[in-house]
Amino acid sequence: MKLRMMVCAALFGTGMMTAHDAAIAGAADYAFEPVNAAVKNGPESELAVRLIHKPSNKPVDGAIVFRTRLDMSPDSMGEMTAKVEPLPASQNGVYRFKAHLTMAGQWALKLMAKVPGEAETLEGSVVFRAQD
Ligand SMILES: [Cu+2]
Repeated sequence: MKLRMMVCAALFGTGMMTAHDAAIAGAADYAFEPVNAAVKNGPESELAVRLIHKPSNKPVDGAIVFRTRLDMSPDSMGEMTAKVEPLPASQNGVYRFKAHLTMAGQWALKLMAKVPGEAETLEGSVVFRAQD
């Protein structure tokens, strides 16, 4: 990562940024992060993640989240899953889900998504701490 940034900076200096950008753009340029990692334990818990385009630090709207899995892998309970449903329409890069949590502790929301103009599939894992 560090090396790539250095190469990036070097190319920027020579004015080759545009071509270089197109060559390295991909799923690694995006990150899912929790809006608020602390959530309520229970069947009506709301999980919100923000999708960021890292080079510009801008939120990304219009992503299609086509696969989710919610499990307690951060607490070594990867087999323990909970039902998760998408809630309507994102704004400012925020995607919300209703989660049927059954236990206090750490839950990982794993997502696969497509964003407009990006060929690669995005994969993310966002950890939430559920409290009673
Ligand atoms: Cu558990």
